[in-house]
Amino acid sequence: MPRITVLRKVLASNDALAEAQRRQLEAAHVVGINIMSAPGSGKTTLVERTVDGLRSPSRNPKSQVPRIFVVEGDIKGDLDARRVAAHEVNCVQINTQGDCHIDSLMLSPVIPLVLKALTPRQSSRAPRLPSLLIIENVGNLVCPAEFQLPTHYNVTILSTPEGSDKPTKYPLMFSKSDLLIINKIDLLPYVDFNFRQLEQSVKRIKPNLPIIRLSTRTGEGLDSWFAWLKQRLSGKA
Ligand SMILES: Nc1nc2c(ncn2[C@@H]2O[C@H](COP(=O)(O)OP(=O)(O)OP(=O)(O)O)[C@@H](O)[C@H]2O)c(=O)[nH]1
Ligand SMILES: [Mg+2]
Ligand SMILES: [Zn+2]
Repeated sequence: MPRITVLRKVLASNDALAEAQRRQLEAAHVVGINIMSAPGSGKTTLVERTVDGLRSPSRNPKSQVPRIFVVEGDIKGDLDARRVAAHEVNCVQINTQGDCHIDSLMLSPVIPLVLKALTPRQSSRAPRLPSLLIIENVGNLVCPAEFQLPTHYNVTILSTPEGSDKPTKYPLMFSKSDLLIINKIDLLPYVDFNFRQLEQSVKRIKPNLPIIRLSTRTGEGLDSWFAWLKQRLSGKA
C-alpha cells in the first residue's frame, strides 16, 4: 500500500513538471515528439531519416525547414547521440543510469538547452516557423508510456520481427500513442507478421490510432511519415 502512494506522488509530480515544461516549449513555438518502442525497432534510424528528410530540398523548400533538436535517451553510453549528431543537428544524450524510461525531471537540465538552440535571434525578421523537438525514449515497450513528457505527440514504433501480437500484450504503450509506425516492412517475407491481427487488436485498444507502414531501410512509407509530421508542425492536427 505505501508503495502505491509513493508511486502516485512521483507520477503526479512528473506530470505537473511536464506540463510546465510544455508551456515553455509552446511559448517558444516548439512542437515535441516522443518516440517510443522496444529496443532495436528503429527509433534512431527513423530520427536520422527524419533529420535528413526535413532538410532535403526535394521534401522541403529551404524556407520551410524547421529548427530541430534531438534528445537521445539511453541507460548507458552515447552511441545513439553520436549517430544523430553526425547528421549535424543539435543533440544531447541523457543517460538514465539504469532507469528504463525518461521522465520530466531528467529533462529539466535539457529544456533550457532546447529553448536556447531553437529560439531565433531577436533580429531575425523571417516569419516564425515552428521548431521540432524529438525525444527518443529508452528502448522499452512498457514504462515509458507511464511517464508524461513535455512533448505534444507520442509515436510508437513496432517492427515486423517483434510480432503483430504486441498491442494485445502491451496495451498501455499503444493506448497512449498518437501514431503507430510499423517499421521494417522490408522484412515481411521473412517474418510472421499479421496485419489483420495487428489492426484488430489496435482497434480494441485505440480505435482511431493512425498506422503507417514503413521501412527506414528502403524508404518505403516515409512519405506518409513526413506528411503526418508536417501536419503536426503546421498545427493542422
Ligand atoms: N531491415 C531493416 N532494418 C532496420 C530498419 N530500421 C532499422 N533497422 C535496423 O535495426 C537495428 C536497430 O535500429 P535502431 O535505429 O538502432 O533501433 P532503436 O530503436 O534506436 O534501438 P535502441 O535505441 O537500442 O532501442 C539497426 O541495425 C538498424 O539498421 C528497417 O526498416 N529495416
Ligand atoms: Mg536508438
Ligand atoms: Zn522505466
